[in-house]
Formats: sequence, structure tokens, C-alpha cells
Amino acid sequence: MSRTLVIVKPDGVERGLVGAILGRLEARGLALAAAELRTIDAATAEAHYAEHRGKPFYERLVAFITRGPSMVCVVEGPEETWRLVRTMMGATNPVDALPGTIRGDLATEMAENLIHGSDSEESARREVALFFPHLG
Ligand code: 3AN
Repeated sequence: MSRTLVIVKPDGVERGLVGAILGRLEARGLALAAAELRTIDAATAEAHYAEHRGKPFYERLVAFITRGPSMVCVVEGPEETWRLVRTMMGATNPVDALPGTIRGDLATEMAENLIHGSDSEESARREVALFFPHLG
């Protein structure tokens, strides 16, 4: 079994797209191992986005991810689940995301790109442990 962290970000919750987004992952054959509607606190957001600290968009990114509830999930599949989810998400900038991907079908803006998915096996382990310590 392979696990990854998926966050339907505040824009996705606000737009009522949680079911549509998680439904795509489930329809593909992935399963939820954990899911919680949760307003991410600043300390957790800063730990999560530590690699972006100092970049021009960092403050905005933390403000965005903490502005309201997110659906924070652990998604499970047979192998390389993080990579499967990333393919389904589409490019970080929705302008480059292909139709058929979550961002390519549902998003238009980089700052409001609906979904986060871990970007490696190692990030997946770290992020699952950060958001769901009992599963880490
Ligand atoms: P992804 O969300 O595809 O994993 P990351 O982890 O590189 O992309 O970036 C995290 C978030 O930071 C993105 N979802 C996006 O909202 C924001 N972001 C990344 N790069 C930029 C950028 N150059 N300008 C503005 N926002 C950015």
C-alpha cells in the first residue's frame, strides 16, 4: 500500500467541489484512509510550505491555505499513489493544466488551484505525519 496527502484547499471547499474532487480519486480506484474538514493553523501551514519560505508568494500562500476549512485527506492506492494523484491534479498553474485533470477542468488561477498532493514518496511520509500524527 502507498499513501499520499491530499488537501482540497479552501477554494475547493468554498466552491462546493470536495465531493467532485474526491469522487474523481475514488472513481480512479484510490481510497480514503483518513479525511477531516479542518482549518489549517498558521504553524502547520508554515511547516507544510517550509520549502517556499522566502519566496515572493509565500505570505499569500499561507494566508490562503489558512483562510477557511480545507478537506485534509490521506489517500491510499497500490503503488506510487503520490504520482498518480499528481497526474490527476494537473500542472501547478491551471493555465498549463490539461483538460481531464482536476485543475485543467475546474481551476483558472495559480493562487486558487484547488488541490494539494505530495510531490514525492518522502514528502508524502512527512506530510501525512504532519497532518495525521497517529498515521505517521
Ligand atoms: P503544487 O501545489 O502543484 O504541489 P507547489 O508545492 O510548488 O505546487 O506550490 C504550492 C502552491 O504554491 C501552489 N499550489 C501555488 O498555489 C503556489 N505557488 C507555487 N509557485 C507559485 C508561483 N510562482 N507564484 C504564485 N504561487 C505559486
